[in-house]
Amino acid sequence: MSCEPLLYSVRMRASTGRSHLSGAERLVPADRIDLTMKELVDRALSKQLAPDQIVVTIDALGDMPVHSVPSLDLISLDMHDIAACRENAARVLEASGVSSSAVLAAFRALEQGASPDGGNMRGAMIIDAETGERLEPDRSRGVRVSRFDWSEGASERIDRELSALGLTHFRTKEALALATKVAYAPGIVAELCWSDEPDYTAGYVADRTKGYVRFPHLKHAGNGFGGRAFFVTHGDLDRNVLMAYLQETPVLITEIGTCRAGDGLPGRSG
Ligand code: PML
Repeated sequence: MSCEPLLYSVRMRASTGRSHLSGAERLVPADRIDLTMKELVDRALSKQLAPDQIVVTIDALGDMPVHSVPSLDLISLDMHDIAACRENAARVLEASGVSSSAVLAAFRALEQGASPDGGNMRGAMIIDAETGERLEPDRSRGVRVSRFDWSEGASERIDRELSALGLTHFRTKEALALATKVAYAPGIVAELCWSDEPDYTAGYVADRTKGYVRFPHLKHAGNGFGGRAFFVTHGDLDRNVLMAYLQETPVLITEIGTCRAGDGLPGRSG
């Protein structure tokens, strides 16, 4: 019999009209549900635009096995110009096995609004790493990654490591957790993300070997376009297995990877 506490998935989604405003994910034991709900609702209410609707969903994971993984190593690059950040992000993606045309397709979609209505998608795009073809079943919704979190110990340790690098925004910690779950997904080659929050210009490229490579400026301040692209293997992808993993498999980060600053790409000096 396991003596691990039962975990609950707590999800918050806030929207106004038909537009998604914010969302967050947690995996917590029963005695932290109350506090977690409050944190997430406060988060939804802290946006500039007041939400029309805040939905909090709580599901017991029951006897679903929880996968324990270490977080990706993180390198925070000191690059001040968007062109340099984009060029280097493309280089990291190509070194991970994404074709230059697939990189270009993802950049274009993220900068123009990847949804068919010209807005941001609620979830991520799935893109064939070789051809650049979009593979997500619903192009407005995309795929939402759910059921992932830091264990209590790992959460405290990563807070210290990220603070030491000046990375104190909740977005960095949450994006690192999400990118870690994604990097362990069956069929994933790499991920590209930049925020759709107008004044948050940072983004990253991630894969399991290079880790989370953070760029401070992947777009101009004031630009509200952004999102995520998951690049997947060409030809042999089982999309249902991938989607089930991303949306349903619980992943808890129990160990943390290394975190450092650099002025060059991983594998080069810096
Ligand atoms: C988001 O808005 O959730 C995406 C955040 C991407 C960059 C996070 C970071 O490293 O600061």
